[in-house]
Amino acid sequence: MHRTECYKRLPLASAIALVIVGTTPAYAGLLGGLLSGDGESAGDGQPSEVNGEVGFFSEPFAEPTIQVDGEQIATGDRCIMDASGALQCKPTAGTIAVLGGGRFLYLNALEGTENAELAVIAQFGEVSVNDQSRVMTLDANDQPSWVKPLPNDGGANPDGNDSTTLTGGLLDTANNTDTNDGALFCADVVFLPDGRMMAVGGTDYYSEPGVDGLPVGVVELEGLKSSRIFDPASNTWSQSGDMQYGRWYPSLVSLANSDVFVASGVTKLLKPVYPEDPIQSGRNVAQTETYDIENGTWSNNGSAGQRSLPLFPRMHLLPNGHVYYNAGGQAFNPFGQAYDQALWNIVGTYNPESRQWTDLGYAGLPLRLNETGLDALSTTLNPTNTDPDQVERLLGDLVGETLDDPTAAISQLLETPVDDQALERAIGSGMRGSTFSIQLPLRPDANGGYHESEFLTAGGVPTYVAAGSPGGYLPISSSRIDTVTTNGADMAYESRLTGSLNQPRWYGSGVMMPDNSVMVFSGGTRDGVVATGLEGAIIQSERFDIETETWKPMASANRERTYHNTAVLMPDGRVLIGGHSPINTAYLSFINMDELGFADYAGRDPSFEIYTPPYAMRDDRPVIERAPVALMTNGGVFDIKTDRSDIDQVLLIRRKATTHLVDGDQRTVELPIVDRNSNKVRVKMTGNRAVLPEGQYMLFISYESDDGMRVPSESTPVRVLADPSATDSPLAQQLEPAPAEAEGSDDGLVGGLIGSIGSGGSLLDPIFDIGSGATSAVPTLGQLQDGTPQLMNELGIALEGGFAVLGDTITSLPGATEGLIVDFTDQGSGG
Ligand SMILES: [Cu+2]
Repeated sequence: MHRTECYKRLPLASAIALVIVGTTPAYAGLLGGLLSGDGESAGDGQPSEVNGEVGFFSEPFAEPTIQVDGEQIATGDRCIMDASGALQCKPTAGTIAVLGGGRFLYLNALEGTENAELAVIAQFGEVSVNDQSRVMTLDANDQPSWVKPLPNDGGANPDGNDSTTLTGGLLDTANNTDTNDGALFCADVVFLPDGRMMAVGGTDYYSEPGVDGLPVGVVELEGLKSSRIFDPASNTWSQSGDMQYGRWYPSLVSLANSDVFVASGVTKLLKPVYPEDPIQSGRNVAQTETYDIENGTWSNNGSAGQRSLPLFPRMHLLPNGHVYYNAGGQAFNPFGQAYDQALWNIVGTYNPESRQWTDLGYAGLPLRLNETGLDALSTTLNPTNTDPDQVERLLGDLVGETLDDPTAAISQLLETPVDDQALERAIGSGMRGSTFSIQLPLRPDANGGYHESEFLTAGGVPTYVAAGSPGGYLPISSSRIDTVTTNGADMAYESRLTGSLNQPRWYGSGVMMPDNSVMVFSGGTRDGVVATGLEGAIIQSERFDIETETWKPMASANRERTYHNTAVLMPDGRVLIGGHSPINTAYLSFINMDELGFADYAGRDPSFEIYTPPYAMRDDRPVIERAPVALMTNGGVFDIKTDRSDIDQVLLIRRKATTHLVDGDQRTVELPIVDRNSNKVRVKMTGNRAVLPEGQYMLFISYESDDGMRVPSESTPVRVLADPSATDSPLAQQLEPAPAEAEGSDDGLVGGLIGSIGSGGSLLDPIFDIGSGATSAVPTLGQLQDGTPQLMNELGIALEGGFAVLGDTITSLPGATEGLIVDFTDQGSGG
């Protein structure tokens, strides 16, 4: 075997061997990579080609200095070694929030991992430190400057965290340091109505077992109960109330009344064992809590408010005030498993008024791999698999050529003829790991009400319900729109596939653009958490057109950004791209194998790039000449003065605050134009606070040019305020009587949803009628009930329902998919 072939085929083993024997090349390579001038400072990047069709990226730019031993040192390097021999590095934007006025707050990720010399899993408890924060300001010419907030790490737990250790201090190092008991990493972020930003959760690092004074142990990452608030007016952090539960990787959503909802997260990531509370062991935090915006306190939502969810669950606020879970999350392999993870495939909503969850359906299509198909896929793709034959085949895949066509590859692995479309649908259903979830523009109906919410997810890794892992390893290119129709408390769920991404993508950052498109940036060709360091980077962006529901390749970035990358819409309609803080190669130390075609693993990347989309290169963008700076959700009208007479779309886009592809408050709302007078449009505001929760928004107008392109303006800032005299709750906002689409059904809303999913009429395009139990496309699960037995029962029903159905339907399927795909249409005849 050729030497290069050997490296290509077994990089993981090679990396481990190199580190274990401590050969200098690997280590020197690591330090070399970290210390060499990698040139993030302005001027060193390759400018991407300027092209009117695909847009272009700016040169990368990064903070110019590092603080070392009390001094600010100017350097183009990512890290500098301090007097103690530890590397001090520039932070990356693993979390970012758009503050307005050209300012961006960003938070580092995995601070300290660069100091793991042997294995991060053994040393992270000791070498990790609290993550830094930064405010970057871009002036009118894009010249950046940086400010360090005070305290720079957010200030949680200065006297240590009250850790949930198993050994009470006997065999852990939870109390030996106060430098890593309050990390911002793994917190979710949300804007409060007044423009301050709250970070909830975070990390307490320690070794368990571990012994004080020893540099190695088994790391534990424990979720914090902390919530801390950043004030952009003073660049300072302050502490707010503690949650009842420590949460690592939770998600936040602002409710219609401006309170903040939190769900999921795990208390102990690696050893989720809680002897005093056994039912909590082995899973994420099922309890949800609500933050009282007036008092700054958290309260438990009670037993009906519990739900098993993946880490960083993708959640959004619906126009009826419910919180919708869109069956996406962070597939954190190999430690994010939970015994109840089958439930993560079920989409549902949380009603803040009744504090109860309602199940809406099985995510994606009513298709599911049967036991055989599931087994074949999951065992083949599960990296912990020990079957040598399959491992050989898997490894061949992992380290061979990048999978351009995972469907074909999977078909090949299965050695079974498979209908491509059916397989595509099956692997595109259920929960997605590491996908973005973008709420498409909420559009008013003829009466100005908002009743149909659409959510786009694309790429990520599929989930295999019965597998021992919450996610697959190879990303998919599937793209899906899930629709929730709301009429007060009545809801219906529907899902359809769109055109696929042009390449499978793990951890792509999605951005809703003001021209009715969604862009995706960065990410990897494989799951960079399962086998860290072995993912290839994807630098090419893609654009999804809402009208055609197709994806198109766009410009390529300069830098490779895989895990912990970010992208946010800037107020002028361009996009700020940043982040990239991978987990140490193979959970050991940073070993950069980028020359072998893998992503850049020379530590984290502190740089940013600005993407300019085609519309921002035009000189015929409309201009907002006058618009309100504050709007009340009272159903009133307001005027926008522009330089054109053909403005036909007005959007309010909420400023983004995001981490891990999650922004629970991401929303784009179209306001109806009710009148126009030459260059002035009169626009109607909603009276529904669940459509436009209080906060900071960007107002964009646009028109469609003669060449067919939608051309948006730059935005003006708008603060949305609640009308204190409006007493209607979102649930009171019902549809006007007799919706137009009702087709031969007297329950109009549901009737309008009856129809075929997809284009064909085969058995794999089942009729979907949520209103009728007999033809329901989903197992009827009911709501999560109080306490343990019900929860376990829920899991049992979920599994049982699925397997019962497959038994009956398997024989009626077309030959090509027999033995692999089942659907739920025949549920009534179960047995
Ligand atoms: Cu992470």
